[in-house]
This record gives sequence, C-alpha cells and structure tokens, in this order.
Amino acid sequence: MTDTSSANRFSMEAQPGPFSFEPAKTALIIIDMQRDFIEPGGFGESLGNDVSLLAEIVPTVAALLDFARRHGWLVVHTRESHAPDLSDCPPAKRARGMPNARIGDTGPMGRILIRGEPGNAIIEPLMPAAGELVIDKPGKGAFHATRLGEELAVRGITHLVFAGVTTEVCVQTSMREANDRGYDSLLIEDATASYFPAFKQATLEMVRSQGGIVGWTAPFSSLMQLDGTA
Ligand code: TIU
Repeated sequence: MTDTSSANRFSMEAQPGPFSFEPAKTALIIIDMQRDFIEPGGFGESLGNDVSLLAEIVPTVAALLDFARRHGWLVVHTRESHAPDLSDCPPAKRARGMPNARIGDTGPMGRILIRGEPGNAIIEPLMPAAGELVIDKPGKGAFHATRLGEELAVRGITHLVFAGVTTEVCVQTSMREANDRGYDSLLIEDATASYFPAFKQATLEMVRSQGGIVGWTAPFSSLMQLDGTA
C-alpha cells in the first residue's frame, strides 16, 4: 500500500488498475449475508439453488468486516427483505422464477424474505455491531427504495468496498447503482459468491472491463496490506 497524495490517501493493487481511497471516506457494504440465501429452507434454495456454495466465503467476509472495524470505516449491512403485508413486493417479483415457495410463504425459517423472520436475519458470524447501518432493501440494488444514498451523503462517503451475495444479482446491481451515483467501488473477489461460479467470474470480468466501467476488483489480500501502513 503506497501513500499517493496525502497522509490520508492510499492506493492498492487492483484490476484494471490501482484503487485509491481515503479510509475516512470509505464504507464497507456487505450485501445480503442472510440465512435466507445461505442456509437450507430460505429464498435461495426455494429458487432451486445449491446454497452450500455461498457458505465458503463467510470466513473471508468476517475477516474483511474485522478489518473495516479496526480501520474505523463506516460499515453497512443490507438485507433483501419485504414488509409482512408484501406492500413493497411487486407482484412480478413474487411470481418470478417458479420457486418452490414464494416470497411471503412459510418456510422452515419463517416467512420467506420477510422482515423480522428468523431466515431473514444476517448470519451469526457477521452480525451487525452497534453503530453499524442495517439497510432493509426490497429490491436487488441497495439504493433502490432505501435511505442508503442519504446515509452515505451525510457522512461524506466517496468510496465503497463491496462484499456479499450473490455476485451477479444483488452485489452487481448495487455496484451499478453506486457507479451511476458517482461512487468509486471495489469488489473483494474472495468475499463474494454466486450459486453459479461462472456467473461470479463473468461479473468480476465485466465490472473491471473497459477501464473499470463499473469499478475495480481485488482479492482481500491486497486490501490487507493497508494493515502495515495505517
Ligand atoms: N441477494 C441477492 O442476490 N438476491 C437474489 O435473489 N440472488 C439470487 O442470486 N437469486
């Protein structure tokens, strides 16, 4: 990690080129690390997916979360979730995908993708701490119909570091929303996962293609070099 312009600015190895950021203006955004996606019986499995593929990244996301806390970054956790009366769930979303159980139906961890139900919680190893933001989002993107944009603006955040699931759905949608809002975004390659490994790989490549058309990608090990300098 080299200091490129001031004592507060750092540059790390990434693709398609170095990612430079000021830690005080950087937030970690952990997308949807919920039981509904990672454990059997939730929304992910109801769509026909092998949920075991997602559990593999939990130790890396936990290490990244610890890193962000130690460096004093703003930490944001999102949950894909709907109101119990489904007033924020478009019928088109509920009907989509011919799932075994639809959003709002009762599953083994409570009503699927409904706020407050056991399955909708963030998994225990990544539980939000006091002072961290928890954003309930009814869409795939973290900005759509949420207060995230305002929360970042009042804190002067300019750079976002993304982790979570799934890479090509909620993570990529959120990164694209962030990109259009003017944020520089970095996706941590080994802290994101998909039910489809080929889709994860394709997403990493499309994010950083064309000179970083959506943002940057890097393994967590690149970011960890900041530990020696700050
Ligand atoms: N969080 C998130 O990505 N929601 C999804 O529905 N993902 C799927 O891959 N289905």
